[in-house]
Amino acid sequence: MKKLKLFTLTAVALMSVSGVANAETALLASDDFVGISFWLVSMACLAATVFFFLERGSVPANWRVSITVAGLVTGIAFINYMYMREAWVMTGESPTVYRYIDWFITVPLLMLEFYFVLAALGKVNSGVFWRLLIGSVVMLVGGFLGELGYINSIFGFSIGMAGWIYILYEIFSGEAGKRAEKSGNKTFITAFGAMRMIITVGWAIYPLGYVFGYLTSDVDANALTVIYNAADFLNKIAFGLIIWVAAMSNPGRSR
Ligand SMILES: *C/C=C(C)/C=C/C=C(C)/C=C/C1=C(C)CCCC1(C)C
Repeated sequence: MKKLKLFTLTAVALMSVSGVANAETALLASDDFVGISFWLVSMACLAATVFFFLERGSVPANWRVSITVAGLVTGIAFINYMYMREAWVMTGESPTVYRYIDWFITVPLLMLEFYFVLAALGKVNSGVFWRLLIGSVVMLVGGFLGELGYINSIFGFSIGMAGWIYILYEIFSGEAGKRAEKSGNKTFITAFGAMRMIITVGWAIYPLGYVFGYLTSDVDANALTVIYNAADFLNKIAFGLIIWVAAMSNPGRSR
């Protein structure tokens, strides 16, 4: 019963938000593949959000924060995608500023998932939390300033890369990486490895997009938009599902 109520509330809230974004909708053309990719990711994010919020009650108590955060990420992305889709249909362009607004909230949250899943296993140093947060913010600020022309685009790219490399160090060789290996739980170690692969391979798509879009200019902007949309699908939705699988295997302390 409680679940049903939560489901209805979530659905109504998300629907009314999308209604606002929808108010002056131009119609989606059936050969507009960029527009279609915006739509697909929007709907998938909506479904994922409802799923994570409903599942929150099914995972062990110490895993609930991780699942809530997964739902927040896809919920924020859903709303943002409704606006991006709208902007695309009206102007035929995909404004960089929308992407960064989404990134500034969802990327630190995704990064902090490493801290939350480790915390579900037991005690973890709060330094891990701060290092992941600061690394992801440095990465985004560098990219933002460089892409929007506030600083030299190569300089901005370098700052962004430094932030990303720092994060990778932390989750592979730093305290977070070591803590995960010590857990001794097979499902957890596999899930943690998959999360790391997403941060390495899935996230590499964005700096590559930056290089092709800004530092050289021989890539089709529309192709790049579709690639970004597909990357978001993997990096937001699949990432959350991996955490959900880990949570269902119920490793860690029992309360
Ligand atoms: C859901 C959205 C996600 C996971 C976005 C991730 C974005 C990045 C990993 C961006 C990385 C960048 C660099 C590593 C260097 C240059 C600038 C950025 C911001 C494109």
